[in-house]
Amino acid sequence: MVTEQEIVDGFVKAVIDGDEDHAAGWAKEAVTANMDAYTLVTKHGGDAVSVVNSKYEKKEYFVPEVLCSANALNAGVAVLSPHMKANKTTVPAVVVLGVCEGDIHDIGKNLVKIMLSAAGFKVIDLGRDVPLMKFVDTAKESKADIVGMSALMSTTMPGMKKVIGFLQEQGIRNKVKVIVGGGPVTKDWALSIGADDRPHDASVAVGVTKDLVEKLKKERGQTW
Ligand code: B1M
Repeated sequence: MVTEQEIVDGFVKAVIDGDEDHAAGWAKEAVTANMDAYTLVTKHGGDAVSVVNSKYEKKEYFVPEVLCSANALNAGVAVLSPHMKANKTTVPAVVVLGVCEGDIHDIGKNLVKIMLSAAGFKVIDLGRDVPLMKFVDTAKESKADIVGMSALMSTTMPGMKKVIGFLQEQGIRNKVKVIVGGGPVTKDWALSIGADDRPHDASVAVGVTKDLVEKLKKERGQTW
């Protein structure tokens, strides 16, 4: 019988090697063994990503290898996402979510989407490399409660500040709460640009979103 440690090791190796088939295979083994899907992706998948990143920084890996690893992690996420659990919300809300313009790193954003959807929020996923005004237009059209932005690069983080500025210009900043996240995004920076919070990972994003939605509903009395 395969042990949990063998499953973890197999999954981590498959991500590092950029082996989609094995990543999906080990993910299926994890489901059969009733392991925690979220931990496998974020903790162990995260460990694998750190190895990949360090290989990239040491010039042992280049962009194509990193992309294969990202695809392998995504293959595991595809198998595991239906098994990720989050406490259900009692206050339904609409979340507009995307990765800022210029940035195609979407693995973290996809995890946030999975967890918020599992918690019962309606998530409008704008995808990656999202034109900044699209966040604002979609928030208006959908009467969103939360605008969530992800960025993985120092060059794309300033887009978050621009979106908050656009929300102000359009007169709807007080109608939505804004959360931001991604590797380089710190809480201090998030607050300095006028965001409401910066959940540090996808599972924390669920609790933060619940709290902000409750606060928002109280502030605005339920309607847009
Ligand atoms: Co690129 N990349 N990459 N990359 N890549 C980084 C980000 C980098 C730090 C690597 C490095 O130099 N060490 C660096 C950025 C440097 C910087 O700006 N300071 C970098 C670079 C430079 C680049 C290119 C420019 C490389 C090139 O072409 N020369 C290029 C840029 C392309 C572009 O975006 N325009 C590029 C391309 C790529 C790939 C396509 C090969 C691939 C992305 C594939 C994909 O995402 N579909 C890739 C990858 C995989 C990485 C690393 C190795 C891993 C990123 C990742 O997926 N992490 C990354 C190094 C690193 O981060 N250590 C790197 C796992 C993911 C689960 O974590 O997204 O942080 P993360 O999400 C977390 C939390 O942050 C949080 O929840 C998640 C966990 O639960 N979170 C949120 C995220 N979003 C949130 C939103 C929230 C709340 C929480 O609320 C809304």
